[in-house]
Amino acid sequence: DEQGTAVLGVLEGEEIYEITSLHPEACRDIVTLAQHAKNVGQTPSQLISSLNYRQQAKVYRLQNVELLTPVDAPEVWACGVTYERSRDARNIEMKEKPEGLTFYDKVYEAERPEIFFKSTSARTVHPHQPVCIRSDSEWQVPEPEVGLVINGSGEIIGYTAGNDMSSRDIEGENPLYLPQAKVWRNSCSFGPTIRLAETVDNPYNMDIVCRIYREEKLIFEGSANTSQLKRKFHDLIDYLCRDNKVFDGTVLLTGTCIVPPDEFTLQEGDLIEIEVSGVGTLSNPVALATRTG
Ligand code: DO4
Ligand code: MG
Repeated sequence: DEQGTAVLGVLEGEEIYEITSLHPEACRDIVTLAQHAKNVGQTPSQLISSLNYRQQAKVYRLQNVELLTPVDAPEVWACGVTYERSRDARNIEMKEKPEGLTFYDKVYEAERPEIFFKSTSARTVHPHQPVCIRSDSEWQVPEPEVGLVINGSGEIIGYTAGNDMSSRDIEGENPLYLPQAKVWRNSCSFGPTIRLAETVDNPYNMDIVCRIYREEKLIFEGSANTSQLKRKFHDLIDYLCRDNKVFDGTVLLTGTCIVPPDEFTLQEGDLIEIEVSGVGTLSNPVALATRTG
């Protein structure tokens, strides 16, 4: 808002209705809103409708506001090898291939999914802020993923668009390097919007599109659909929450199905766009981690 405070808004077309000031206690953030709705026996969208926001709320034009990450996620976790395309890409990037099945082949089929710690609030950048590439990797890509915004009980509040920035050569050298292939300064972004879970009829029919621009020219475009997921969102959450402390507003990225051609690597100045149908479009420029504080 004009005071520089982050507020919640409802996005409809090109307009945003600011709802925090209509009910500051319930609409401080999306997790509070979902909890408040539950306490009064409503869904979040019913609570929002009851605010009569179309008549009451201050309206902003989308082009005039800066959209932040839609929830201040204390932790971001991510799933791996949940799509066939990801399994195949991992097998290609492995430096030393064993005889027979790789651990990527095995985890794709296993009951237990691959889940790893991806980011903290301080390493996650807002939409339109630069995501970083690291200085000790020659092969880096964005990973466009559907993100689940969950509460501490593992309930899905909504869906968002996410980017699991990854270093393919560091992971390919040795899988024990996974944390370094996944976690560094500004290596994660998600948002700018959350689609409330109860408004999605079929979460296994979302299109995901990734576009990468270099000097304003489209140099890569790929698409996928959540129908290609090997697993169900609730099973992934179940494993994340098992014997774990999970915080309200955690984001769980659900894996990538879009991998640029093997000769592609991100460069400083590229622009990444990740669109999830019915959810929103996340856009971030690319910067060098060494030049970013
Ligand atoms: O095994 C590495 C991680 C794979 C991943 O991040 C993905 O499939 O999205
Ligand atoms: Mg990923």
